[in-house]
Amino acid sequence: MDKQTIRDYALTLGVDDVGIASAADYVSPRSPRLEALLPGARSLVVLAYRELSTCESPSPQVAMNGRLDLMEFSRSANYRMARFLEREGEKAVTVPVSYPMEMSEATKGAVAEVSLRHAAVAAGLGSLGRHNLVIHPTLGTRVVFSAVLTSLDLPSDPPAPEDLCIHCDVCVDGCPGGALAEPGKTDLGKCLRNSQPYGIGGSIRFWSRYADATPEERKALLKDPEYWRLYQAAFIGFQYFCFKCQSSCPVGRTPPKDA
Ligand code: B12
Ligand code: SF4
Ligand code: SF4
Repeated sequence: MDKQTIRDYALTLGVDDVGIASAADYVSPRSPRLEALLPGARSLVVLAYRELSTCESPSPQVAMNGRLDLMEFSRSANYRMARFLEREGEKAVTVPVSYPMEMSEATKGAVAEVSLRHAAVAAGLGSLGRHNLVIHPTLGTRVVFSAVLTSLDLPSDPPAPEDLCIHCDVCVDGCPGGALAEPGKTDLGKCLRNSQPYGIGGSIRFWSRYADATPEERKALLKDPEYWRLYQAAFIGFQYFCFKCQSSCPVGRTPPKDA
């Protein structure tokens, strides 16, 4: 099967862009080897999805829901792409937008099986900006990726322009956690406290307090909205409370209709 057939099929799924990376061009030092995920892996089909204006909403519920919609849609697109490749006799495995991830001391729950930023850059879908995110030539930073890892042997797409970032530092100055102060590094703890306050860190903090509390204090803790937010996050799967570096980057913002 050739690249054009894959590209045409991907676009029928409603994704915004698609790129292909040869496994040889995917170099992510902290991630597992692709061969360890799929013996005989030869390429990655990377799918790109534009984030809706939900990521700009002052309501965290609206913003989060936009991401949940996108993730649900991406699951279906990924799965259908993998089935398409397997029907053609190839092996294919799906790479999700974020979770599940290995929860271990070694990864600290922050290293995915496949690094989608490295995959997207290798697939010609963009280049890294000052915010350590991939900027797509037309979608800008408001883009999220999923991928299908396959045994199909394909060459990488041509690289995107090397520097799409205009070095305005809007992302650095606007980060509420100060997580982008050091170029080339996102401070995991500082970002997490803002972007996932009801993730594992929040959960450990709450349950540690609970463990030390008296029976009366425990009753009060379970009536505290902090517990309700943790409860909601747990059954939704996770919750993102910050999209600032994505939504504030001026590159690729949808122009007003009359522009
Ligand atoms: C864990 C994780 C996080 C952790 C970061 C941990 C980390 N160091 O990577 C935390 C919780 C902080 C985080 C935050 C966010 N994340 Co996040 N995250 C992931 C996830 C699930 C795994 C990343 C991973 O494996 N990291 C481990 C290794 C690869 O990281 P690393 O080597 O330390 O990376 C460093 C350098 O190598 C360099 N780097 C990274 N990629 C590349 C690529 C090239 C070519 C080069 C040269 C360098 C380079 O930047 C990093 C500096 O800290 C990915 C999804 C995925 N499967 O990839 C999404 C992902 C990276 N997150 C994403 C997003 C959007 C966010 C947030 C905006 C939160 C939100 N609302 O969604 C913030 C943005 C923070 C920021 N500005 O950096 C998107 C980025 C999309 C894009 N356009 O680039 C991804 C790809 C999810 C997706 N499916 O699209 N995330
Ligand atoms: S998601 Fe928010 S806290 Fe994390 S780096 Fe981006 S702006 Fe900063
Ligand atoms: S906000 Fe400015 S500095 Fe940050 S990534 Fe976008 S263009 Fe680059």
